[in-house]
Amino acid sequence: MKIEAITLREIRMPLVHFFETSFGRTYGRRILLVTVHCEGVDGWGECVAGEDPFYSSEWIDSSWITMVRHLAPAVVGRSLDSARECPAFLGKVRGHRMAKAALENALWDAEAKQKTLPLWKLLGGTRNEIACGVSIGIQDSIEQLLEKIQIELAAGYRRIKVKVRPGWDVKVLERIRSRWADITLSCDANSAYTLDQMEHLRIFDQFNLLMIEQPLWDDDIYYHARLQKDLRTAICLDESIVNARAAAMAVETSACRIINVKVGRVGGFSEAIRIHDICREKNIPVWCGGMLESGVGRAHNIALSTLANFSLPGDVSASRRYWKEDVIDPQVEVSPQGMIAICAQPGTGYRIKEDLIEKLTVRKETIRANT
Ligand code: OSB
Ligand code: MG
Repeated sequence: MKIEAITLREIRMPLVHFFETSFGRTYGRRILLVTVHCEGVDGWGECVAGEDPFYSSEWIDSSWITMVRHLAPAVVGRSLDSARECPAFLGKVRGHRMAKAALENALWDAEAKQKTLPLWKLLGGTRNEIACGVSIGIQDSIEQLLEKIQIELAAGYRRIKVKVRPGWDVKVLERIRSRWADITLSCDANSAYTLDQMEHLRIFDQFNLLMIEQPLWDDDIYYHARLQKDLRTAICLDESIVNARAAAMAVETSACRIINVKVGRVGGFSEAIRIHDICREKNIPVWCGGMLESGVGRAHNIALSTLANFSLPGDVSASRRYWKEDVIDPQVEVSPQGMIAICAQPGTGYRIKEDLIEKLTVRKETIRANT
């Protein structure tokens, strides 16, 4: 698999409904897509970095320049037998995991196509369908949130996750539980609390939550371990799990009982598989997180979710929840049972709508081998 050239594009896509977390509200996405051109086969990857450095220090413009100056030049012109060889060439660059993941995952996509294998099989997946949950952002009113939950439950989703922050938490959870006593419910704080709020966080134990996601600082493991000792509710770590070592540390220190795996956050499929394997060994269930991806990243999340220890419903849901028209064909659909069916076709099983992507593109740059 010779990497002859790498194309970066930025596409702009308005969300069908705004998405609000403890760090802010998004109305539309700026998405960096990476295409690797390998001897007649194109592989696609999505950089999940946001529009601003709020979820993580990476954001689209830092990913773009890092890709152009450092990551693409480190692999372009090389011949790889497998995408698994990619991380070693990028290792000199510290951090920038979302940019690295976009490139590595594009190579996995190319490798799967070149070997005419389904990507999920190449990754080591075992399922032919995956269970889906939804992540519902902070709304303008609790009534609006309840209405959204009602719609998602009717659509068949198997787990509802709501975003929380100080001022939008206990009252909201109370209202949800008084209407739906038995649904599988979790919440995600995106680091909105500190250890001083331990007494407040203990109130969450009343709501029979599947988990509370990332209550404390994004770069912390130690204080989450302190908090987990005093909470009945399972902590799930998202932001803190930046690589397999962080996952091992979190598991060994009992900082969480569940881990959210985002392939972009951890630097690519190779590292995501490593985290999956560590957690399986230690009986820590994992699930696949989402970053409001276009179809390119969504298809990759679906493939990853077929690995055996992805045993809880993820944040991977239907295209129509985000986009009027997604950039893949077919769109991602979820069954009335809340499942996505996995197909046996080579690659991701979804065709990239290149014409639509071209129309959505606002900047484009190609890096070629010097030879
Ligand atoms: O914390 O999981 C998160 C979206 C953007 C940034 C962080 C998060 C999220 C989500 C949305 O929860 C998941 C999705 O529907 O893609
Ligand atoms: Mg999260």
